[in-house]
Amino acid sequence: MSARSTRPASGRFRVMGVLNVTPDSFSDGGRYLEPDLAIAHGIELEASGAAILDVGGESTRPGASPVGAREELRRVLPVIEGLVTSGGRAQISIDTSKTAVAAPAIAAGATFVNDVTALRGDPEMAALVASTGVDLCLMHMLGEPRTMQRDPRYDDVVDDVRAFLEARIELALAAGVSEQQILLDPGIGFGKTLEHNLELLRRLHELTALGCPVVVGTSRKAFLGAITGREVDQRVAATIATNVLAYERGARVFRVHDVAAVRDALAVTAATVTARWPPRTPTSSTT
Ligand code: HH2
Repeated sequence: MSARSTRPASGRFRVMGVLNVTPDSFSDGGRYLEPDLAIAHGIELEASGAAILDVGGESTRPGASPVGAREELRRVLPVIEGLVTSGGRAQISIDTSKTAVAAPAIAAGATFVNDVTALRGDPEMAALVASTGVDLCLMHMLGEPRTMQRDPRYDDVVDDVRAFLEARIELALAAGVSEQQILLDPGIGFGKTLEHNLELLRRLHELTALGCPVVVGTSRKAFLGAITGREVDQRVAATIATNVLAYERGARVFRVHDVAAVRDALAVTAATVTARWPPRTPTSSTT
């Protein structure tokens, strides 16, 4: 387990800032390919309230082509090294399913592996996570990015995702990963229709009931565009709505591009949900 734990105390939440070092990510692709720009953006995300920085070198948007480990590592490693050298306090997450990327990233200072394949992408990943003690996000995905949005089907999307995540927890535990290292993610947009995404958010408490912290990643995703008619960079309000709702249903880690706006919305939500009345120490307010 890393020093800066991903397990927020009851009611507390952590914002995970998205830092994609890719030419083709659906929202920020190509903007942070230069290591210096990516590092500066990471520092900015932390200053805006990100407790975790999720550094990724391979897009997983629908239709994306896979990237080789060498290229992925070439993209992310200088950024992780630069963030560590910059002396920030945010936990560094490596968004990869390859041990050839995760192992050097961990050696450079990453303490979180965000594996969108939930340990299916690389047979060595579970052992790496077990031996290093880093945090591990197990995410649900139906199929693989290139084809996952072609007519995805479930018996009951929430039951199916829950059963999948339970099986992946068992596999991780059997490989020596401890329960304290594990976080779960329904994988919003990964092999899901608009209705599947909404059903997962509406019934998210059925996943938080599994006992591991739940991560949600709705940020700027296509289903928000389908509802609002907005372009990718105009989906902040829609992103906030889903994150506030997910908080209320028990999620505690929020993977987003618009860190400051989501952090503020969640701070108010958390303060309201956990507020005592009357307050223990009187507070004054003019508004
Ligand atoms: N979504 C994306 C990537 N990684 N990881 C987790 N745990 N949960 C998510 O929902 C998730 C994720 C896709 O978003 P983004 O990184 O912005 O785009 P791209 O995959 O095109 O780089």
